[in-house]
Amino acid sequence: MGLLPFSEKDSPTISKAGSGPEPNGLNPVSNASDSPSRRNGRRSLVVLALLGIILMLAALGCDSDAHQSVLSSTPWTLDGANGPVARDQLLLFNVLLWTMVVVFVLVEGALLYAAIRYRRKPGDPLPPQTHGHTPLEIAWTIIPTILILGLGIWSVFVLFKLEPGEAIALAAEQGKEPLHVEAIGHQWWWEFRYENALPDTGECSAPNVVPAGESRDPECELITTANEMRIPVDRPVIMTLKSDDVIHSFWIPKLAGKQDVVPTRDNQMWFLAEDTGMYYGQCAEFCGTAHAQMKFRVHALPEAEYKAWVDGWGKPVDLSTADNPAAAQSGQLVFLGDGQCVTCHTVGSADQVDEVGEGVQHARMETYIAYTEWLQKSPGEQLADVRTGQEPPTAFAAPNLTDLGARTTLGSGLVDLNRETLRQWIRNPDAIKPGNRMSELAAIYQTRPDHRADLTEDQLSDLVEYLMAQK
Ligand code: HEC
Ligand SMILES: [Cu+2]
Repeated sequence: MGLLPFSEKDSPTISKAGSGPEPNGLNPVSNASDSPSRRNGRRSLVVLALLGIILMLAALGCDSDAHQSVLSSTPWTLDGANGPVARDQLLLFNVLLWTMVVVFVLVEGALLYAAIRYRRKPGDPLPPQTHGHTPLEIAWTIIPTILILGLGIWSVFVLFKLEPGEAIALAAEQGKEPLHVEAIGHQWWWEFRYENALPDTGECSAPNVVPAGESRDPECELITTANEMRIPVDRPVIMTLKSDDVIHSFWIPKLAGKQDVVPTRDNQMWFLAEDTGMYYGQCAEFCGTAHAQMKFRVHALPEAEYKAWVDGWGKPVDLSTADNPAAAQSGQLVFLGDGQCVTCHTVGSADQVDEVGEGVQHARMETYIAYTEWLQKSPGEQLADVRTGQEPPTAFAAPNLTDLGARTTLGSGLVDLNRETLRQWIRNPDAIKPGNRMSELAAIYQTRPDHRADLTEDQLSDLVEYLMAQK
């Protein structure tokens, strides 16, 4: 008996299988040509065919022009992809897919044809027995080998082209430098930190946080933003992907395939947008409660418009020119004081905040720097620190709101940004994004029994005016 999973006795016996009409009606050895089982067989074939047609129609209904689809409306074209990365990937996908469709149809077709055409009929003698057919066997070994080797080698070449080195080479051809952006996955939103927002800047190694008493290096266009990335068209963008907590996955279907975002490990990918416009992104790895709501947007702008955004970013906003200056000014006080928003959020650079918030903001930034540095340690060192109680306090991360007024969405791409939605968000973020970390952790949501913000209607309106003025 030994290795066999079942004994001769237990095995399904051949004689039983052929002894009567099977429930599925596909019994090959029925005696009369119009027996009930044969009719059943025909009926199930019709049902199968209908099912197949319905499935195919359903598949045709898939909206291939959807924001988050990489496919084109005409399946074999590359219209759905933008830029060299997405195009290479889609071309590889298309060729793989259609080669496999052809192989599938040929092989399954031959199989079905043989099964139906040469099926056993009552009284048939034993057909001639073939033991090996050398030319045929050589053919069906060589053809798949060529196909698989060809597609395999090509896939590896496409993989090489996804390396950031390719982006550097491409940018050099255009006399440019690639744009370097860090994307940091947080439960459940994206942070974007630009290291060299404009190509002419030198090396900037400092993180985009400014220690107390120091100001932002004007040479370094360090920008921190959230959930909406602005990039210039035709400049390769190299993304460094980091995670603050669990594994996420960074995916902008129309620009590039997905790449995992793994804690304690930096992954890289690149893409280039050839057309201006908005591209939708999405976290593509289950990362907790609000995973499906962890979207983002990429705005590919004409060079000049992009430069204007970079130059303007973080410049102090003159609240006296806001739509409603008085409200915006009191809103700032709520933001820095009663609302405690500044304990988690940054508006402008640390050196630019109003005196009221400076202390808090600087303290938070210092914790944040300490924490960021601590994250660079090896897992072993981190564990040792945890054991001896030396790990830095976890600085709570939250979207940088510096350019909020210029964004189009709220809650990491969930709803359109306008005064109404912003007010709703501040009053009760859970109504828009269940499970978000803001209402879970901010003190103002813990005091009222209904977990809404402990702010007056006026304070809410003022906050809205203040935040909408940040652009
Ligand atoms: C405990 C830290 C914390 C405090 C305090 C806090 N927030 Fe937040 N806030 C967050 C987090 C985390 C998010 C991201 C939530 C998400 O999208 O999942 C967020 C998101 C936001 C957003 C949406 C940003 C975007 O790009 O989608 C706005 C606007 C905002 N907060 C405003 C405020 C205001 C106004 C206050 C003060 C009344 C405040 N927050 C207090 C942590 C905080
Ligand atoms: Cu995620």
